[in-house]
Amino acid sequence: MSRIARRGALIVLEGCDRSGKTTQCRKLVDALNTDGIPAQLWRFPERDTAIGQVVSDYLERKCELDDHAVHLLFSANRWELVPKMLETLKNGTTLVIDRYAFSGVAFSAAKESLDFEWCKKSDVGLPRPDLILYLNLGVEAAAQRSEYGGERYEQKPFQKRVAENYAALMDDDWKVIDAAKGINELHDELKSIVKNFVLKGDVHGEPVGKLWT
Ligand code: T5A
Ligand code: NA
Repeated sequence: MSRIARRGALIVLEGCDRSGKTTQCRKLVDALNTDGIPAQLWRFPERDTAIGQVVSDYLERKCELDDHAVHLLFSANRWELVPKMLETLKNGTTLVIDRYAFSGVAFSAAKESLDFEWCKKSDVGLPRPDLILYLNLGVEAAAQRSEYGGERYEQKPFQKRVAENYAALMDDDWKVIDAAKGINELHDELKSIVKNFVLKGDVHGEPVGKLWT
């Protein structure tokens, strides 16, 4: 196999709403940069693009959209950033991404109108994450956290279906982490996993894979 120059790792954090992803992504990127490992924090939906703005309005209940249409907009919001994603990885920067295509499927397929396999199709071929960290937190515990219920999908029966869909998506690339612990304890655990993974360097000589192909 042809070797390519050292690239960054593509690392995704997933989990139900309020499981602590954004808090941990921020702390992870800070820790990696402090240790001299170039890393950037990305997120999906990326609400700052034109497509992301529509998605954000939908989540905040400022507009209504057909379920299929909004699913494809979430997906398009990832695809529009793929060239920049690949360029950043190629330049040796590790990406820590707050949600990705797995959220796309887990949330959309929790709607009765949308089929699980149909939901996967629009994300087939996206850059495949090298490591997926799943923050596992019970629906009841998540609902205790601040501001729960503000956005469209933050209701307990819906989140239970989301958790079942995540379980159906998991494979050997996933690490399930118990997220029902303090912010700093959880950070230490994630930092150790991610630093070991990045420093092991397995991904550096491998091209970025294609998701679900
Ligand atoms: N979505 C997303 C789709 O339907 N399709 C898609 O393709 C994608 C990508 C918005 C919604 O969009 C859906 C999924 C979502 O419903 P978002 O913008 O990522 O996605 O959602 P947010 O509302 O920003 O984030 P979450 O609700 O998922 O929360 P996080 O990021 O998991 O949690 P975080 O870190 O913000 O923490 C939540 C609260 O808990 C506290 C924090 O201080 C904060 O108050 N907290 C803790 N408390 C106790 N112990 C800990 N360990 C804690 N960690 C954090
Ligand atoms: Na978040």
